[in-house]
Amino acid sequence: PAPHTVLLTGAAGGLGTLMRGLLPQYGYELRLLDLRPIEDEPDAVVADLADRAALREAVRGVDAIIHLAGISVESTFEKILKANIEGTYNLYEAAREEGVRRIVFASSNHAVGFTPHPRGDEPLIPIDTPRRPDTFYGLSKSFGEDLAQLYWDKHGLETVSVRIGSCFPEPTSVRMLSVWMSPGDGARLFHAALTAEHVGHTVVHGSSANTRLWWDLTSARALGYEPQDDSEPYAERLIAEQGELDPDNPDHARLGGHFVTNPPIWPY
Ligand code: NAI
Ligand code: 15L
Repeated sequence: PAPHTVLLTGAAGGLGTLMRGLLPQYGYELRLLDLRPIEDEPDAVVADLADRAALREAVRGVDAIIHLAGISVESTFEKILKANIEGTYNLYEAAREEGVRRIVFASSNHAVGFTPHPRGDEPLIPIDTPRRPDTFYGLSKSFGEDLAQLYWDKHGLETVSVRIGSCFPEPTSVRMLSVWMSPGDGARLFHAALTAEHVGHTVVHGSSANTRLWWDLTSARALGYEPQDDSEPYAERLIAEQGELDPDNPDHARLGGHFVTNPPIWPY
């Protein structure tokens, strides 16, 4: 049966807020969890991914989990270790203990961020491209994907790892024209990841069908995902404001963009 009750971790964040708005139309009943309380959501679970007992209670009875919580940019190794590596392990353990069948894991383009992006008519980045994390943050996403594989092989807990490009209401940089995932397509992809049959551990790229796409969406489409959006209408304005990507600029040459050289830092 298709999942009905879904735990959304990281529900107070940018992507969590977008998905709280969009996923209920697919019929899901969302249970929310975040470190931070959410205005107008008194039933949301306020808990740290370090709190194993709270996680176990939060996952009890849900059909699936969308795991967005964690540090979403670069930080110290110690903070990334606690929130993203141990935190994701704690959530998988809670899911295993409570018999949850499937997790959709918010991986990131930064797990493979050092990969040069295609230029001209070079081939798209395939989904089995070697991991090349661009940060400790990207390294934690690489860990999450391996953790997901282990829990599938060893415990039969399924995961779709979504290497999300940039999911924001609009693309705000020339790079994002190539990796943008519209919020509507994000919801379509999460819905496909929750409902496709027999996913085992499947890794997919998460973006819209952008004209300037850098990566291959075949494994995402195989889940039933049909992207509806394209960043191209934003291209003319963004290129006029920022210029074309300069292949000799190290900030521009790789999939991870400026995370490779000068990543944004988590504020707390
Ligand atoms: P965000 O930083 O806005 O949200 C993350 C949320 O996780 C925050 O509300 C924060 O309070 C919560 N959180 C952090 N540490 C926690 C902990 N120890 N316990 C419980 N909650 C904790 O990030 P955003 O943009 O919403 O991203 C969500 C997820 O998707 C993240 O895992 C991020 O790495 C991933 N992602 C997002 C992309 C995007 O374009 N927005 C791109 C690639 C990956
Ligand atoms: C990510 O992984 C970050 O969580 C998000 O904040 C964006 O920076 C995104 O990647 C990106 O690459 O644009």
